[in-house]
Amino acid sequence: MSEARSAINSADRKRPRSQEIFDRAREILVGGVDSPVRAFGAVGGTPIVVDRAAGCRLWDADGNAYLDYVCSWGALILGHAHAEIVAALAEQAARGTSYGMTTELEVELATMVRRGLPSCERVRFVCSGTEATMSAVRLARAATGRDLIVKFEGGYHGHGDSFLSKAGSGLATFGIAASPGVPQAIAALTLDAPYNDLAAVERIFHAHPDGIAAVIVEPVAANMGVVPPAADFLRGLRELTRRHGALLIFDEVITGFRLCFGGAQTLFGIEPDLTTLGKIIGGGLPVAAYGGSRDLMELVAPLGPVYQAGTLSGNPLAMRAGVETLRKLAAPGFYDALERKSNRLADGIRDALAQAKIPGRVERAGSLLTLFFSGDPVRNYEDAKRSETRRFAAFFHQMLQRSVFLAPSQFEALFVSAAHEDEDLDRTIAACREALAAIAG
Ligand code: KE4
Repeated sequence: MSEARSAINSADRKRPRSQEIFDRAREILVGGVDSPVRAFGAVGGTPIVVDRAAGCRLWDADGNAYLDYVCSWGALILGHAHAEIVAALAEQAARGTSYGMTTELEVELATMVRRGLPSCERVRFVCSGTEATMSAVRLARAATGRDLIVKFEGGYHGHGDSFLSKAGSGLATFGIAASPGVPQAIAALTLDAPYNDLAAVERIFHAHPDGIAAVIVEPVAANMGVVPPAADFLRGLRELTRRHGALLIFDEVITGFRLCFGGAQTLFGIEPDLTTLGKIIGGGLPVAAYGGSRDLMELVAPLGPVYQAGTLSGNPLAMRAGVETLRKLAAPGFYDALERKSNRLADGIRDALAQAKIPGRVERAGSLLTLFFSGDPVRNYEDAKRSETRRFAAFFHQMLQRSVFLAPSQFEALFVSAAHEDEDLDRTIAACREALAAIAG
């Protein structure tokens, strides 16, 4: 029996209530989940059913505790159920959760966003990263009068029709090249280039002079696993888009306020025309945003003709979670502490790989990291796909068996939060050593 199968069987035996709940979930939720990557499709076994979370831990329906490195896919940089955030939300909820009209909290959160990302002179809050990227692309098409969009293979920008060609995250996990239901006429408006390949982007611009509305990029790729930008890649995209009259959209749904108080644009010193944000700015509640220069953003209704709207956009409960979260991220030393912890974990995993003599590498950008089971450099999606995903599945279950919950896909990131203490990181490294030893050979 394979290591993965034996680990799955022994783990499932420990989670009878998760199994029972998931069996019922499958009877009413498609695949038992509300987002495909949660179904454990790439790693096998029955997904854990979470009962509660606090700090860097999750507890499943059977009372088993796990060190959590998914952190709601990056949203919970402070960790789960932070006492002050919970208290603020209780107080806010008592004042009503959504009014459908402007509140001062939206002004406060937008001001904090602009402080971190000065390129966002104007901000529009929405409820999901998909809404943010769809709206940013619509705005770019309106602003330029052009239709074509360039994205990168393995990049993921949510499930909007324009983004589902050769995408990362859940599509990569399930090996879906694109998605049925997206009309060919729409899919044809999106052109894909390999990540980190400036020459390929240049060829696309030359093939479509004056046709490209925007290039949308994850400034640090995290949906093919974590792949940092090559030197001058982002600067090259900035120059190319300027030269050809196209907009540059930084999709910072993951990197925004993850790598520093601001975005990758702050770290790399590249100013995009539009930015999309999500996850962290909602502190675990549904908040996302898009922003850019005043001239660009004032093309959006009600000031301009580009329509976009949302019932729960900017609702005060979610805004309060975002405000309280960003207040804590602004504290001196917050990111230095996170960097130290992330470096400790990455070095520990690298040592464990070397000790197990297993081909693998850890790619890291701040508190975002991925362990690729590949002996070769990972610079783009083709490289990432050469990783040994079966070995990843076995590793995933060995870690789960040792109470460490990683994203159930080679093509996702591991997120370190402020709630992970050194002892948690060292426990994770020890579990990693044992798990790698169990799958070696
Ligand atoms: P949402 O619509 O899921 O809020 O955001 C879409 C999105 C946009 N841009 C980037 C860079 C993203 O990473 C995402 C969503 N990330 C995935 C995890 N890689 C969400 C997890 C899931 O699909 O369940």
